[in-house]
Amino acid sequence: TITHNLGFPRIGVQRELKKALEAYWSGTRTAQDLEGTGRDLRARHWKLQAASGLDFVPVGDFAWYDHVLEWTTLLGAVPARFAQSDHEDVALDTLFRMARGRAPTGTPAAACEMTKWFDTNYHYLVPELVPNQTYRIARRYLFDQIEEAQALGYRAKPVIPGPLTWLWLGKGDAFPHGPNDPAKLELLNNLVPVYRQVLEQIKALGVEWVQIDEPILGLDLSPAWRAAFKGVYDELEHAGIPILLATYFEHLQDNVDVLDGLPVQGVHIDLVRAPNQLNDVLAVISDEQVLSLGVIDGRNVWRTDLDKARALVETLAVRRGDRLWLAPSCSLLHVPVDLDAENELDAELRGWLSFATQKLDELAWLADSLSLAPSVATQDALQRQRLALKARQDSGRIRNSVTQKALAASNSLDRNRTPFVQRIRRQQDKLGLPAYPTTTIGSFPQTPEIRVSRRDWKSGALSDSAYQTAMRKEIEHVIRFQERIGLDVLVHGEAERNDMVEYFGELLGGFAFTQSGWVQSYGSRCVKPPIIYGDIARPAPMTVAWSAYAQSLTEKPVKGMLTGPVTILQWSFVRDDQPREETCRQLALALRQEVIDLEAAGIAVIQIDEPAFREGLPLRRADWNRYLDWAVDCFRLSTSGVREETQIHTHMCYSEFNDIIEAIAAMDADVITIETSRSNMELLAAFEDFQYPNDIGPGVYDIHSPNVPDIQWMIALMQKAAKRLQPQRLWVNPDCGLKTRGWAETEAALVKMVGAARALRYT
Ligand code: THG
Ligand code: ZN
Repeated sequence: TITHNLGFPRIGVQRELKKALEAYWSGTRTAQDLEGTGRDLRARHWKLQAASGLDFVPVGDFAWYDHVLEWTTLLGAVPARFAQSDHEDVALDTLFRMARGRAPTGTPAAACEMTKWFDTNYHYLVPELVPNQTYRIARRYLFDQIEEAQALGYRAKPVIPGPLTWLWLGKGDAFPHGPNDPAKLELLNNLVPVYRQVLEQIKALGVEWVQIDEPILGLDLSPAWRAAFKGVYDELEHAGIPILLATYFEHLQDNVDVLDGLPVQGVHIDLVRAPNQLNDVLAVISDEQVLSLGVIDGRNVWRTDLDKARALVETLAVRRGDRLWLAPSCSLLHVPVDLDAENELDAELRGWLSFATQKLDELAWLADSLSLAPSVATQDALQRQRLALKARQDSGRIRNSVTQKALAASNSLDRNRTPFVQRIRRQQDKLGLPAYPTTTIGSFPQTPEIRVSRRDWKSGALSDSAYQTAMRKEIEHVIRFQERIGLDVLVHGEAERNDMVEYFGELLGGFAFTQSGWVQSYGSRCVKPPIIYGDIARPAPMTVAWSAYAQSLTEKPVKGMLTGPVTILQWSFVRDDQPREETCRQLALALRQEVIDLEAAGIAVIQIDEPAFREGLPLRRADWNRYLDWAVDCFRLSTSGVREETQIHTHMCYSEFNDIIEAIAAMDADVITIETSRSNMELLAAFEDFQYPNDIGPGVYDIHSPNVPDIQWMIALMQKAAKRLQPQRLWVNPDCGLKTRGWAETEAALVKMVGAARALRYT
C-alpha cells in the first residue's frame, strides 16, 4: 500500500503566509522576503509530510493567493485589462492585481471574480474565458517547485487542476449558459496541447506520477461535458507520464462511466463523503490501474475510525498491493494545520480531534496496519485511537438532556406567523417608518481601539467592567452617529463581536474553540471555524444586554442582530455522529429563545443573517429540495416565536438567488436585505419573476470598495428596483456589513445614502 496526500494547508500554523503577504502588499517587506517565506513553508510542509511516512509529497498545492489563480497564470490566461505581454512570464504582481484589483505597481483594473470552491468556505478566483483564447506556459513555478522538492530529497507528485475542471469553473461573456455551456469545450483545442507540454516537462524532471484534479466529476455534468473526458485524456496520455485522476467531495454517480476505458493510470475517489461508490468504481477500472481511496476526512476535524477504514480497504489491499493507495479524502486545505499548536483545549476534547498533521499520522498507521507485520508503535496507536473514539462516544459532554427534551417538543412548535399582509400593517403601525426606510446591515467599522479592547479583555488585561464601559461607549457613538445622519432603523454596531459565527459559538454550549485553528478562506484571509461537538445549549441570553442598552439610548428602533442557524452550521466544523439537519435544528431552538428574549426586552426589529444559506446547497441538484426543506424549517423555527408586530429581517450575500428564490420566500422574513449593487440590480430579476411578496432592501452600494457612492447612482438603482418591485416594499441599505471599512468613508457613503432615500420619498 502506498500513501500520499492530495494537498496540505499553505497558510502556515502561525499564518506565516498571511503575514508575509500583507507585509509585502503594504510595502514593508520585499519580494525576496515573500519568496523566502514561501520556500520555508513549502520545505517545512514537505518535511512534515515525508516524516509521517508518505510515499509521495504533493507539489503545486502551494499558492500565493489561490491555487486556481496560480494555474490560470501558468496557462497565461490573463485578462486583457492587466496588459500582460504575450511573450513575457506573468509576474507575481500581475497575479496579485488579478486577485486584488490593485498592486504596488501598475494601473488599477477590476479584480477577477471570486467564488466558493464547491461546497467549501474556500474561495477561488474564477478563470476568465474568451472565445479562441490562447494558452502558453507563462510561469515556471510548478517546475521550480518540483525541483525544489526533489533537491530536498522527496518524491514529488505534482498536483494540478484538470483541463475540464478548470474550464468548467471558468466564466466569460461569450459563455452565458452557465458552467456546462458547451461552447467552452471549444477552448480545449488550444488548452489541451499546453497541458500536454506541461506534462512532458514534468516528465523530463523525472517525476513518477502527476495528480490531475477533476472534482467536477462529482457534479451534474451535461452529456457533452462527460463525453469530452475521453478525447482530452487520450491526448494527455501521449505525454507518457502516469496520471492519477483525482475526484472528491461527492459520489461520481452517472459520471462513473467517464472512467470506463479512460487512459489514466490511477483514480482517486472520496470514500468519506461517498463510501458506497467503491463498487461502482471497481466495476469500471482495471486491475492494472491504481486505485487511491480517500479514507481520512479532509473536510472535518474528528479522529478517524481506523478499524472501520481498514475493514473497508483490507481485501483490496491484499488484491491490489501497491496498486492500492491510501489518502485523505481531499486536500487538507480545509482543516487547520496542527492540533499540537492548541494548548488551551481541554485534554478530553483534544483526544477526539485530528488536524492536518494528525491526519497524516492516522494515514500512516492505517497503511502499516495493513502490512504483514504492523509495528508495535502502530498497534499502540491503533489501540489509543480506539480508546479515544470510545471515550468520545461515551462522554457525558455530548448529550444535553434539556436540549434533547426541547428538540423532542419542537415538532409541535408552530412555524407559521400570521400572513405577511396582516403583520406588516401591525409592524408599520408600531414602527412608523417613512417610505423607503433606511438601515444598515449591522456592523460598523472595527477600529484598532475596538480590537485592542476585545483582545485585552479576553487575555484578562482589561476587567469586565472596563470592557463593558468601552463597548458601551462604542455603542453610544454608533447610535448618535446614526441619529445624526438620519437613518431610520438603527443597529448597535457589533463592536463586541469578532467573527459572526465565532461570537455565537463562544456563548453557546456544545461548541469548542481553537487558538490557532486557522483555515484559509481566500487570499490572506482566514477563519477559525468553531467545533460543534455536542448538543447545543444556550445557558444565557447572548445579545440581549447589548441590544437593550442600545435601544435605551434612542427613540428610534434598534435592530437585534443574530446569525442564523444554517450559517452557524455551515461555518463550523460539525459533529459527524448525527445528521447536519439535527445539529441545525438544535441551533435553531437556541436562536428561537434568543429572539423571544430580545422581543421581551423591547426590541421591535430582529435580524437573523443567513449569508451561507445558498452555499449550503448540496452539489447535486437532486439533493437540493431535501436540504432546502430543513434549512427553511430551521429558519422559521428560529423566527416564529414572536408576536406579529415584531419585525424579522434577514440578510444574504455572496449568492445567486435565482435557484433558491422559492425557498427564500418560504423563509417568510418580513424584510430581506441582499447584495445587488455590483450586479446593477440584475439579481432582483429573480425576485421580480417570482413576485416576491415581502419587503426587500437591495443593497445600493458595494461596501467591499472604499469608493464613496454617487447619490444619483443610488437613486437610479432604486428607481430601477422600483420598476421591478412594488415601491412600498423597498428599503434602502448598503449591500453588506461595514466592519471592514473606515469611519470617514462610512460616514460619507451613508450620508449620501440617506440623501438618496429622501429624494426617492419626494418624487
Ligand atoms: N465568517 C466566516 N466565514 C465566512 C465569512 C465570515 N465565509 C465567507 C466570507 N465571510 C469570507 N470572508 C472573509 C472575510 C474576512 C475575513 C475572513 C473571511 C477576515 N479574517 C481575518 C483575517 O484573516 O485577518 C481574521 C478574522 C478574525 O480575527 O477572527 O478578515 O465572515 N466564518
Ligand atoms: Zn453580507
